[in-house]
Amino acid sequence: PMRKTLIVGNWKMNKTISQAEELLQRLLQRIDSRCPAEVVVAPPFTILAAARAQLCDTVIGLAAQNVAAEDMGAFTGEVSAPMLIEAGCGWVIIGHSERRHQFGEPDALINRKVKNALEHGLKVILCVGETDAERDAEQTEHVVHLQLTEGLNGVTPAAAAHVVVAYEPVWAIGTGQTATPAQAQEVHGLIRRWIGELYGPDTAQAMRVLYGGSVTPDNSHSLLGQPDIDGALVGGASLDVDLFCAIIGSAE
Ligand code: G2H
Repeated sequence: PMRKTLIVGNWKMNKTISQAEELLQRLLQRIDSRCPAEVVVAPPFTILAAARAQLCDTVIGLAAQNVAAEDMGAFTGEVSAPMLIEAGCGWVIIGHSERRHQFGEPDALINRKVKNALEHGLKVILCVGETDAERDAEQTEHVVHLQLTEGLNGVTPAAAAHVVVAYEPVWAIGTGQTATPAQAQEVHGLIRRWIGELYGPDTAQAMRVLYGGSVTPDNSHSLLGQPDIDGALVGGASLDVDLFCAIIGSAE
């Protein structure tokens, strides 16, 4: 397949440094170059440097969960793309629904973050997804299309090669309520079509579109079996090595 499956563990606001070191040590015992999927973990900022020390020269990539839109200056509480690169990140998650809905991040800000991160050479995981109310109001297509096009506004075709999209229906996040494989595939197919409209068929075929929202070993195989689902953004289950490895194993 031309799109290698990508499994990303989004730890959210969990783990101390010592807990993270233990988890990563156990993960590294089970994930090596024979792994059928590309694996990335996204710990909290405070853990990045320690995680980098453990993960360098391994096949597991390192992501941050957020990034500022600016490089430096008077932005209390923010962390910039150059800082993430120095800490050893190759990736950053941008526009997670928890950032959008709990911290009020609008599409215009997310777009500035995406462009700045890409300019600095970070690979971007851009999250999109509709809420429960938006799905009920049949606004799913409209909302996801808007989040995608606004998020990628001004991103060149060359830079788009370093973008992964994650579709996370908000009603499925941490709720145990997963989209059915068919529901997810429908939106993934639309996302790939819209990427094609923005960047042409080659980019659309090459770009990975991940599914996120209560992914577990019980549903990962059928989700990853869908033609336009190229991986998973895993929250809760990524905190447990056995569950995370079982999800990774279902990529075969
Ligand atoms: C969705 C997902 C990871 P969970 O937010 O980004 O979390 O798998 O816990 O629903």
